[in-house]
Amino acid sequence: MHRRGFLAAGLATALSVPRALAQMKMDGMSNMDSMPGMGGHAGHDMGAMSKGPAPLPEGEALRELSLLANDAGRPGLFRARLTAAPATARFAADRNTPILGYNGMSPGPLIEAHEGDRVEITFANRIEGEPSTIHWHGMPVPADQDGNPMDQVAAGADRVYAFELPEGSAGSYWYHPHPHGRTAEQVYRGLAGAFVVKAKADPVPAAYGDTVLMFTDLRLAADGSMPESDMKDLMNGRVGDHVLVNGQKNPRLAMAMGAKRRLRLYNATNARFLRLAFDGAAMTIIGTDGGLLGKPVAADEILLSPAERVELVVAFDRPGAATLTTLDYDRGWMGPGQPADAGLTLLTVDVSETPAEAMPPLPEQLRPIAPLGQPTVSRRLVFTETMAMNATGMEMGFLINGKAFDMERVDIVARAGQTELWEIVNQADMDHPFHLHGTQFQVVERERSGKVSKPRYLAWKDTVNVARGETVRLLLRQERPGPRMYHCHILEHEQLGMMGIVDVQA
Ligand SMILES: [Cu+2]
Repeated sequence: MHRRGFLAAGLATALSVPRALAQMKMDGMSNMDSMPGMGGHAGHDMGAMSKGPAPLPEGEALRELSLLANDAGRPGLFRARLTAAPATARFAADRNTPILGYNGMSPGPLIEAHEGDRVEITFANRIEGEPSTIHWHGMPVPADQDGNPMDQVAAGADRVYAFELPEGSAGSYWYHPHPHGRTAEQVYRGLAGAFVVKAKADPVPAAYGDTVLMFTDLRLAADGSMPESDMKDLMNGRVGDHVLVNGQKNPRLAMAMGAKRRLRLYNATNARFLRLAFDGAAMTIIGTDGGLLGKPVAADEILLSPAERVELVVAFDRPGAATLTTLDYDRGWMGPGQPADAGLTLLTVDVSETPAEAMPPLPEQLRPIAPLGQPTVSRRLVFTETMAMNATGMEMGFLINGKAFDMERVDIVARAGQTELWEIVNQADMDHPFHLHGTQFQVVERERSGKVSKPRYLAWKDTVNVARGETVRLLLRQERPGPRMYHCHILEHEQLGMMGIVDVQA
């Protein structure tokens, strides 16, 4: 199958810049260059790209994510099937886009299960010629059920993922592929979905509803296809032309004045940092990646780096339009092509003059979060980017403690049940969102230019942004044995080496 040079290079741990640039030039000159994407997608001609991105319709009614049906037929069990396969989406008004979908859609269907449930999901990989996995991002599942790159599901094969959802695990998780070398492309082509674990006793009033807003980042050529990634995408992570909410650009939501709404915000983009504000409405943070906070915290803005989630209660007290918008955020950008991050309207809420029925107040206490306490082990992970000249040109690497990912190498040996302090040191020129599989952690402090700051509140997290020049210290405890991944969640960086394995021993 025809695959362009720099994509092939993306499978390696370093990439050769001159070769990739030469390849880009060739592609730009060739109008005949049909580019089969994956699984027999129609090609598109590169000449169309010069006409710029296709416009997308805005202002349609917000679609709630469709629920994955539970086939179990008895309480306490969630059983379903997820098929990853080529599909078609209609983003632009008048043309189709070949995508990869879970059960034909992107984002994939919303999975809703409860604490205490057993989950059995049959995964069918129908992506032609490509292995895949499903990683249950943030969830406390056994290592051999967590879609590690070592446990690939071959094209055409099925496997069952089975795990229990323990008490206290309610939270806003998600699922996406994690095959070695192909994660970034499979995700930007459409494979990502939300997995909400509901609490048995939820302190948040049911009258607030519960709506997932999943942000993805779409780049669309004029013919409706998704262009393959180029050099700047591999260096910075792929940032698209349109930030979508549940697959729609700036959809509308109608609310009555005085109403409150529970919103779960997901950054499911490959590499887009979202600094968010709600104009005309008041945000209260009630939860993070791993579930509810101890108590609600008012917020004017929120930085949601790739893979992070936040749970909000938003109060719509003023009639008129309330908009969820982006603010400027400098995450470090290498080379040209830096996207405009500020001033995007992601969602428009039409607040009516008619008052809502009285809503119960948000409780002052949500649930207890116990601090993890004194660590018995300390580890230091240093993130660097390297650029070196060699015989073939410039080579770039994304490294942790000087090493690029090696699936055959265990980087850290840890013990189950032991509290550890992890110090993530970012000595690179870009921000890198750090993600650890298998458990939730607590951020205890950040240090920048010798200045130490404590977080505003204690929270369960599985992904935390580590800004360039910053050190983030976190406490964690792995309860289950087995190999776990830790990596930068700019998926192109993960793919180019910024990942390691911690082997948790019983
Ligand atoms: Cu990174």
